[in-house]
Amino acid sequence: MKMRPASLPVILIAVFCLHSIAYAASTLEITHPWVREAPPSARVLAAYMSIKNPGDSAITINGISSPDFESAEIHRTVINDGVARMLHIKQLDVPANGIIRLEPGGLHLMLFNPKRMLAEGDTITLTIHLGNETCMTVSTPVVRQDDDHSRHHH
Ligand SMILES: [Cu+2]
Repeated sequence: MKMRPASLPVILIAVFCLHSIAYAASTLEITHPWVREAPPSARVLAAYMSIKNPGDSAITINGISSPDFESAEIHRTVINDGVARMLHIKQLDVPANGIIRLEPGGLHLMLFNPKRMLAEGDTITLTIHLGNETCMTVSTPVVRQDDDHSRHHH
């Protein structure tokens, strides 16, 4: 794979992450993160999770990145006139004492161009960038899931 000029922004993001230690007070609780397993040729994968804000003030998510993918975006699936489209969400506000659920058919993370082969049992790292220039990392397992996923409901 060719070296890309994108390496500098990646370094800057890593520096921001160090700040998260100092700002641990305003943080989010991530539960049940998972990436849907895709065929080896897939260039785009989707990730889901629940994001809880246990604090008394809203927290803004400014973006997502992953060392395991070239890029990542927050998307929302909307249906207009029976046609599903995905909107790129630039910012996501998690309200005070609120929960936002990323799940199939709604909000999700879109992960572009995996840097390695990913299959069920693998784990990727997602980095969530918060509005206060801190970030948090989430270990996210790759999960195989049939279209009928009702048996996985809790
Ligand atoms: Cu999407």
